[in-house]
Amino acid sequence: MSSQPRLLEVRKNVLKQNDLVARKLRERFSAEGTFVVSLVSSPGAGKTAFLEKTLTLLRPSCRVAALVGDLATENDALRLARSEAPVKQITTGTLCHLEAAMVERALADWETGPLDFLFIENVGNLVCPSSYDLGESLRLVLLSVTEGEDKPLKYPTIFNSADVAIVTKIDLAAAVEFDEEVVRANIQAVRPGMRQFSVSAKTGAGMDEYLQFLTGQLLRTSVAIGPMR
Ligand SMILES: Nc1nc2c(ncn2[C@@H]2O[C@H](COP(=O)(O)OP(=O)(O)OP(=O)(O)O)[C@@H](O)[C@H]2O)c(=O)[nH]1
Ligand SMILES: [Mg+2]
Repeated sequence: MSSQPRLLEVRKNVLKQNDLVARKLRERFSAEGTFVVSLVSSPGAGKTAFLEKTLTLLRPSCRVAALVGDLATENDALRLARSEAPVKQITTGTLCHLEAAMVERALADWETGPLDFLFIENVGNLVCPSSYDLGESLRLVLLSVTEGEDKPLKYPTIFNSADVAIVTKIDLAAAVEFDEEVVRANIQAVRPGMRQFSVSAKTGAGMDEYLQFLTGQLLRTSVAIGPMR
């Protein structure tokens, strides 16, 4: 007898368990008035650079913190900590994605005080993270200009599981002959109506428009759940 059905069963149970923890986290974040944003992308697409810039620009006006997942090293946490926001690294060992229970554990012994935004940088991978809800309110999928315009078509699941697409490293667009209209069409083909921003963490281009959108999300949620602190 093939072991496939049992494997599928185990996988279904893991995902179900993850969804239960994620739901609990989402309720907690909502009660605490924390807007949680996760970032997914292929390795090296620029999540940490973009997040460091985001934390630095938001910190004067918002209470922000970040969790960051990698298989190994504290490198990204050290980079993000340059923003002076509270940052915590989660190392997953051999796992190619974060799970809700890892976020729950990381939060358990972490005293950040009340937060407006909690950012979660997932492990760099365009496949595995798509199946795991982390209790976030907004999932950003990043795609750098050096990866090629066809990635939304090749990895539709991750684009379908995300809310907003961020094209990164646009300072390099001309050098790699990146065609923004083609990537826009590909994103829309996979996920019609998906919001898209183009940014460079290096030059800061496009960051204002994206941050305006992000803080707008916080205001919208605050109106829905009560007055802003
Ligand atoms: N030119 C340019 N380089 C960038 C930009 N953003 C990131 N990089 C570079 O791209 C490389 C990868 O960036 P990271 O921020 O480490 O990417 P990441 O997605 O966090 O990588 P992993 O966490 O390993 O998946 C680094 O050498 C960055 O300096 C950008 O806007 N412009
Ligand atoms: Mg990183």
